[in-house]
Amino acid sequence: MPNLISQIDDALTACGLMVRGAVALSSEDHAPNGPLGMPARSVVLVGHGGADYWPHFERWRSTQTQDLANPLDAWSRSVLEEVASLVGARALLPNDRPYAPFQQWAIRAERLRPSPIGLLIHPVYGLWHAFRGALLFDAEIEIQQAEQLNHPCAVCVEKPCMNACPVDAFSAAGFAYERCLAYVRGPEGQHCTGCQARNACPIGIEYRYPASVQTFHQAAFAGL
Ligand code: B12
Repeated sequence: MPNLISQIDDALTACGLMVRGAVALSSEDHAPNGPLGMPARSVVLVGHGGADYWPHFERWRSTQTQDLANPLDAWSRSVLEEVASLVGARALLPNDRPYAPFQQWAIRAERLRPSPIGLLIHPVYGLWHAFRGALLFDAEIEIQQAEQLNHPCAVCVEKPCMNACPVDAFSAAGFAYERCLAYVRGPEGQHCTGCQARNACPIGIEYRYPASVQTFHQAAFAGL
């Protein structure tokens, strides 16, 4: 692992996060700004496979006011900004507007590919991974090319993810998220304390988020 990347990864380990990968950005990327206010030339993706970050987040949350809005984003920002100041980067979150193309960056950085339900699948973590932020740099940094990964969905014949949603929100046409949201927010929605399509995937089961973590994300997604 190049030095700067391993320095970032070491700093993140203490919070249950890790470097997911990095990409060089060109003018064609119309990249968000780096610390000097010019389009960034490199981005390091930060996230997790599994839910190791959760106890760190919960510990931090217990020190905050109970009614803090978007607590996971607030925690992520505090972690990312601290690491950014160590290495001269600018922190950016997946929910920051305008939305940065985190999935496209991950496709390039980690060679991940989309699952039939749209989420990127990882050969080890399955669908149980996500991004908590990115570190943007003004300069090109040393990046090691990611290894070619197997795409688990290519050999998955039954595709259980496509048949698990109670309201058939997933199809070749994409994710009918309004239908999903209406159901999750409605009287029968208590069955969906986590996305049933995501839970139907046989890859990375040992990294599946615990029920309480899934409930938190589902509530945040549904605005409950
Ligand atoms: C808005 C949003 C949503 C909206 C989607 C609305 C819609 N119109 O579809 C809602 C609220 C419904 C949603 C739901 C969820 N989301 Co969401 N969402 C986002 C967010 C914040 C912005 C997406 C966006 O517009 N990006 C901007 C465009 C320019 O970026 P992009 O990389 O090009 O993204 C697009 C492409 O990747 C494209 N795409 C899809 N497949 C492919 C394939 C190829 C080859 C290419 C090139 C592109 C491509 O689709 C993306 C969206 O348009 C992203 C974070 C982010 N900044 O990207 C998370 C994100 C995509 N969501 C994520 C997650 C986990 C979820 C949920 C599971 C929520 C939950 N409960 O945890 C659900 C389930 C979604 C599902 N099954 O697909 C993760 C996905 C991680 C992963 N493994 O891929 C992200 C990256 C956030 C994160 N913190 O990691 N989400």
